[in-house]
Amino acid sequence: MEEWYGEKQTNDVMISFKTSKIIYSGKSKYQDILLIENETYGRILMLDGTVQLTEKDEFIYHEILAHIPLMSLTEPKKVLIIGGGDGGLAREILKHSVSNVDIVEIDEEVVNISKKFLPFVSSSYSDRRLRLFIEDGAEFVKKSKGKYDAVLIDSTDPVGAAAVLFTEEFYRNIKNLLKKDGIIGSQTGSPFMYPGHLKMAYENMKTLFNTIKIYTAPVPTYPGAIWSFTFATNGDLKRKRTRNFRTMFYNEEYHDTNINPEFIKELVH
Ligand code: AG3
Repeated sequence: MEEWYGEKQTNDVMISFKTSKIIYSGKSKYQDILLIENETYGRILMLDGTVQLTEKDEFIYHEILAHIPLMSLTEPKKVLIIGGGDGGLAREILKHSVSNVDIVEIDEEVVNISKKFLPFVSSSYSDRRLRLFIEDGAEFVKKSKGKYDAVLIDSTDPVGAAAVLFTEEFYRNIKNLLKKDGIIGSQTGSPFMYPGHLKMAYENMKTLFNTIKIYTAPVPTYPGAIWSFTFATNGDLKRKRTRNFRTMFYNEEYHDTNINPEFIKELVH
């Protein structure tokens, strides 16, 4: 008997993966967690039925979310991640000569399962520069006194509990944690499938920062395949450096020439 699991992206569209093995299936305090194995995409992590990462294409998402903001800073030292409990975004950030990366993840189970079954992302947890806080990100940014060069949001879609991570209040609290010229960056969803998510994030960030920019990258297993990332700052978002580390997707030319497609320009004009 063939077994298929996947994500219902809309009422009438679904992506599914033939499953050679269910590695983990359970329910945490916050969500359903499913980890499966697929021949083409490798290990696939799903939360509440939505694809979070696959072994084969996670590098695209994590590299863009990390390197666009960090390469726009001369010497980033302290970085805060909201969400991102799997460790993939931290892995990319730790390629820079940062002194300290803080992860604030609400769901400890995501961390545990990633550590156990997804070493390709969670290997970052063995780096001594990384600190983990199991806490609600929206609460953390209200009370934290830290000062960061960059705050990056690796959230789930803004439905249910994660919706606060797309609000103006949340971005305002993050602004208070940024050093002068610090950068906020967030995954802002599928511009193609869920344009409202991107529009909401963009408009809420725009009121708080002088410079704002959307980048896109293809993530084959996410809804609509094109994914958006929004970055904002009171400094600028020009690339300041070239890499002294390896990547598989990000490069300087991609950074410098990432032009938004017309339908995104129209969405947020
Ligand atoms: N963060 C989730 C991206 C949103 C995916 N949405 C979807 N499939 N509907 C990715 C976590 C990886 N660190």
